[in-house]
This record gives sequence, structure tokens and C-alpha cells, in this order.
Amino acid sequence: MSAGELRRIPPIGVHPSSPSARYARRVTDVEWLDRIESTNVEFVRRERLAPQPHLSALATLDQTNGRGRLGRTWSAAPGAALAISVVIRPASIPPDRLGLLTLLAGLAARNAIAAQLPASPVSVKWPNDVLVDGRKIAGVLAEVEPRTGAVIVGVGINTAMTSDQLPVPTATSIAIESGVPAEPRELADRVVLAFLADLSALVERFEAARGDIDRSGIRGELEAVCGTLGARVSVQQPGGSTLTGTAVGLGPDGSLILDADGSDRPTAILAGDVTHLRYQ
Ligand code: BT5
Repeated sequence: MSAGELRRIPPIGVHPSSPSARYARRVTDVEWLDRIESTNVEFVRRERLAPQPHLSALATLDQTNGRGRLGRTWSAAPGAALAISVVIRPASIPPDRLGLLTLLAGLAARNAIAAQLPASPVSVKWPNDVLVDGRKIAGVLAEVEPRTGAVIVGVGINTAMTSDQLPVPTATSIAIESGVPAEPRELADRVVLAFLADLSALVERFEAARGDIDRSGIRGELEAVCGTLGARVSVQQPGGSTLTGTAVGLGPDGSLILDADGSDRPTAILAGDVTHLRYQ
């Protein structure tokens, strides 16, 4: 497939009677790029030139300079992982609820991966990882273009990655977990379809509920698959301090509510790196 070719992906993979079908129809364009430095950076560049359509998507199997959070890198050998970014143009979601889009994208990625790995425990780790049995299979990076307010949600999913291609020992992939060698393009197509159908449905519901995870019903779906909730964790905060305790819930803005050791009131964590202590 040539660089920049526009592929219209029909909403297959979603049963017509499923509530998602109505929303999946709105996902029209996925532009596949042969190779790009970063799908997020490319969308931010395009967004600065002209507003990009709501729910349009850019994808590649060869991202050469992927970005993680806090200046970290996201890396994968060519063909080994899907990198996809989606533009979300918030209409009714208040600014202080935009952080939840990271969790929504993590939930959609988790569901798309779980559909490929029906026998595996696939969970979301707050705020932006998808894990299989404690190993990272996907990561989310959401960025806001401040001038237009568009949110670029980028997700990296290890699809056909083999054991000798793992960028870090704590990573895993769909191919490794399923034990079946994958044809990279085919596997990525299946994952993209499921991911976009789910994400677009979640974003619609989130918009309709004006950014309320309770009214939209999304809280229950998140809580059901978020392995961080109920776990003993340590949280390294951006300032450098570390808190240890039990993660007890999600705040209305997507923050992690922590019962920190030695504190008699819960702490809301807005940003940070979480370690699940049971995995150590
Ligand atoms: C993330 O950051 O997990 C966010 C990753 C987002 C990647 C997507 S791909 C599409 C879009 N375009 C981009 O440029 N980025 C987004 P963070 O939580 O900071 O985790 C980064 C850490 O994960 C690294 O420091 C490594 O330890 C680890 N890591 C790097 N590559 C990995 C991979 N392929 N699989 C698992 N872990 C990885």
C-alpha cells in the first residue's frame, strides 16, 4: 500500500443490531501510512494547518520515532506493532474531563486486544497502559492541540511482535500471547476495526453525557477491566514524590483515588506512574 493511501473501512466486525453499529458507521476514514515518525506528531502538524475531521484516524505499522509520556519513547520494529492516532474534537465535554479520553482509548484498545485473546486476562492499568498478565501490550498518549482544542489520542498496540523483537522485557504482544504467528497487516486490520468501533461508540456516549462517566455508564465498563483498582500500588508523581497505598476508585475527572498508607483521607492522583506491587 502506498504512503498516504486513503482506505475507507466499513464498519464490519460490529453486528448491525449492536449498539456500537450506529456509532461505528461514523468512523469513515483510516489513512494508512507506510512509515511515519509519529502518528501523533503528524496529526498535530496537520491540525495546525487545518482542522482535522472528528474521529479521523492515521495508522502505520512502521513508526520510527514513537512518543511515550514525559519524553519517553515508544518503540517497535517495522511490522511488529500498530500505531494509530485518532482526532477527537470535543463538543460538550468540559475541559476538566478531557483526561478521561486517555482511559476511554485504553478501554477501547483493551477490548480490541481481548477480542483477539479470548483466553487471556487483558486489563487496563491506570492511566494509559494495557496489560496481559502484568506485561505491557499497549500504551496510550493523548495530546491536546491548544489552539484548536482538538485532542489527538495515539495508541501503540504490539500486534505481530515476536519475542526477540520486544523493546523492553516487560512487553508482550498479541502474537506472543496467542502463540500463533500473525500476518501483520491482517491482524492490524482486525484490531483497528474493533478499536475504532469501540472508541467511537465510547466517545459518542461520553459526549452525550457531557463528560460524565456515571451517566454514560462508562465507569462500570472501566472498573470491570481496570486492574489498578483494588490493587496495592506505588505512584510516582510528576514532582518526584512517591505514594504507596491501595487504589480504591476513579474520580469524576478520571483521577485515581488512593487510600495512601498513613493518611486518613483519600488522595486524588491526577498524573503519575503506577506500579502494581503484586507484580513485583
Ligand atoms: C506510553 O507511554 O505507553 C504511550 C505510548 C503511545 C504510543 C502511541 S503509538 C501512536 C502514537 N504516536 C506516538 O508517537 N505515540 C502514540 P509511557 O507510559 O510513557 O510508556 C513508555 C515506556 O513503555 C517506555 O519507556 C518503555 O519502557 C515502554 N515501551 C516502549 N515501547 C514499548 C512497546 N512497544 N511495548 C511495551 N512497552 C514499551
